[in-house]
Amino acid sequence: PKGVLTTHANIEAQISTLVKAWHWSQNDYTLGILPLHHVHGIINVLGCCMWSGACIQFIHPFSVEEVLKAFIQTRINVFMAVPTVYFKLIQAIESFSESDQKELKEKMKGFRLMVSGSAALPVSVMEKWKSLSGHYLLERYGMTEIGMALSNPYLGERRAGHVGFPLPEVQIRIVDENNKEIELGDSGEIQVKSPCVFKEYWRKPEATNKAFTSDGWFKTGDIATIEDGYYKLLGRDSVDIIKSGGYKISALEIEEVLRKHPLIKDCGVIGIPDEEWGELVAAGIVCSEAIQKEELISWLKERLPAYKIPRNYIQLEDLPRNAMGKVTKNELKKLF
Ligand code: MCA
Repeated sequence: PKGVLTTHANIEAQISTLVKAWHWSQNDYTLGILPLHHVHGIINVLGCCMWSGACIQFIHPFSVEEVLKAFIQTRINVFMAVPTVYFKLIQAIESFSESDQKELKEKMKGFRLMVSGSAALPVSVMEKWKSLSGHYLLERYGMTEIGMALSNPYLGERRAGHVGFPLPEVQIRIVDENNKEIELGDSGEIQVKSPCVFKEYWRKPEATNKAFTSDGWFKTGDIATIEDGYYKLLGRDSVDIIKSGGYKISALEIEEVLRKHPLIKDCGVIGIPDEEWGELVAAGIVCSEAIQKEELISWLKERLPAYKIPRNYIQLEDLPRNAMGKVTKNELKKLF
């Protein structure tokens, strides 16, 4: 989705940090269900697994039934996924008979690690998963540019709604808009320095320059605070980034495509809260004549991958705007 250039040294650091922190060994067996064009699938799962000489079984395309079959039939003991996947697994397990649920729970209790990441894990999902599997999901925080930076402990209390502490060799600071470290209890932007941090954006020297402070800290754009030593993410500093199904999606990119539709004069794309997907992509559109939702979706399907296609639409006379004429996305959200 973006050209993030990592060196071999970066990749080695990203993998070896996690292997150490999460106790990977050659006895491990995991499932490859996540896309390999993202850090989660390729570094955290495949990379760590191969580094340790462990075993990976790929399931492609992703299927809840195949995953649960592997849970029962293989010697799997490590599982990593995005919150949407845990949500889908919970829905399936809850439809099982009591005895099948019990058998699965016994099997899952034998896993040594279950991780959730790439998007905020709703506390309700964490609690349901605990009751169905016996596991507190290990939640952590990372980005394509930095690999993993924060992780709940492998041993010790995993706190719901929190992403733990800095991983070994990762320096983290939380700063205000002037890059000054904040007082404990306040919130600010997470900035990172570590051997895991990428080299540059591919052929974008200006973007690279903007992404770092003058003293070399990478600016994540994510806002956090610290509670009892545990980092807690509060969101991003942009309404234009939507998290859906574990994907980080640019609202602006979708708007650009929508505006190419012959009947769409203007539009605003936002994320609305959704239990299954985290956020659901939605669009307010201003049209020269009414458009059928189904027609619009099939037009978009030729231009965007499924996960970027808005699921909810409202047709408006005009988008909500501030005095400067800029679309006020928080007002647009309220209309949904
Ligand atoms: C798909 N559908 C959606 C969405 N995506 N609906 C609403 N919102 C969405 N985001 C619809 C499809 O159109 C389709 O509907 C139906 O759901 C099934 O689609 P399909 O693509 O088959 O979905 P799936 O196979 O069930 O996939 C769900 C998934 C997948 C496994 C959760 O989205 C996924 O792999 N997500 C993980 C992405 C990831 O790895 N992110 C990490 C990046 P219909 O049937 O009506 O057409 S972040 C990262 O790497 C950082 C560094 C980190 O920290 O981890």
